[in-house]
Amino acid sequence: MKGIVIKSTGKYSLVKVDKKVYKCILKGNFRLDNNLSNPVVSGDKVKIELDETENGVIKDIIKRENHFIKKSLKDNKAHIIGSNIDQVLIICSLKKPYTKFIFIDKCIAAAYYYNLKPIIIFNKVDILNSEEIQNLKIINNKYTKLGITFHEISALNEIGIKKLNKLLTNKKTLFIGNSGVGKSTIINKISKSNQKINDLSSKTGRGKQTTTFSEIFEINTNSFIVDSPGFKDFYFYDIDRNDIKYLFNEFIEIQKECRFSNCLHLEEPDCKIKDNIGKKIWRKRYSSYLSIMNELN
Ligand SMILES: Nc1nc2c(ncn2[C@@H]2O[C@H](COP(=O)(O)OP(=O)(O)OP(=O)(O)O)[C@@H](O)[C@H]2O)c(=O)[nH]1
Ligand SMILES: [Mg+2]
Ligand SMILES: [Zn+2]
Repeated sequence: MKGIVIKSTGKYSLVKVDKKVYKCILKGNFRLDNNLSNPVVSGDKVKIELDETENGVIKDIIKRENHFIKKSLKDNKAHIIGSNIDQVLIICSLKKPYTKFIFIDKCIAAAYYYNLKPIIIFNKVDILNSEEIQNLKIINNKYTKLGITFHEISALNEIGIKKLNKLLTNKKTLFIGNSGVGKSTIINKISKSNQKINDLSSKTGRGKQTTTFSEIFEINTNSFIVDSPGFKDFYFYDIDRNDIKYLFNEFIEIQKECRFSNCLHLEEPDCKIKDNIGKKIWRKRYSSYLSIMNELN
């Protein structure tokens, strides 16, 4: 039988075949892939076999159309967060917790690298004061100018949920973001699920990780969301340092005019990217670029 993995804990996976869900264990060579910290992930299409008690064994993983990967800090291996998806929703918050620009820019760059559409969602607009709302408007304008869909919502007060639903219709969407930004709360609002949410009890407002494994939720027959455990820092797994400059949309045209075609926009003379900082290039984006380049050094 063929099915789709809707949750995978490492010990077992839940595989949905038509309307039924089977608990399956892993068997086969793919289990031993040394570069992966998790061999099976939500979104994987798999072949399973059932025994007489309806317990299953995953025999094979059908080649993934795509995936979104980050480096696992536990073992430096590739950690797949989701597979066979259309787009990545980067959930952020200006407060409780504050999402750093570098985090957003890394998620965008990775989405482009894996050929997925990035969408930025700022949640929790209900707790912002007027100054913060203005500030968010500026951020919204900057990213919108980069051609990235940017949308502000409050899952709590149900602001912007209709438009969010539209963005998710007929798509398979991966939700990523820091712990506590409200990923599971949003999914509870727009699907019939009832997931555990973070109580943000700690003083920092960051709380601890509540969702621990990626899991798929259906909003309607053609629309699926993969919820993922929040992470604080995001490290690239297999992205080459020399390719980062192609993952920043606004660099693409301008960098053609740099004196050296292999210019990395660091210390090189006659660099048009550096010339344009604060002009065509938003200073914060260049800072994110520099941080990534330093990190990969
Ligand atoms: N004020 C406000 N609080 C919100 C909103 N959305 C979520 N929260 C709160 O934020 C906290 C964290 O929400 P979760 O949905 O658990 O966050 P998460 O992103 O799934 O966290 P992890 O599973 O740890 O990655 C909860 O206390 C929610 O009630 C919102 O729109 N406004
Ligand atoms: Mg969660
Ligand atoms: Zn340059």
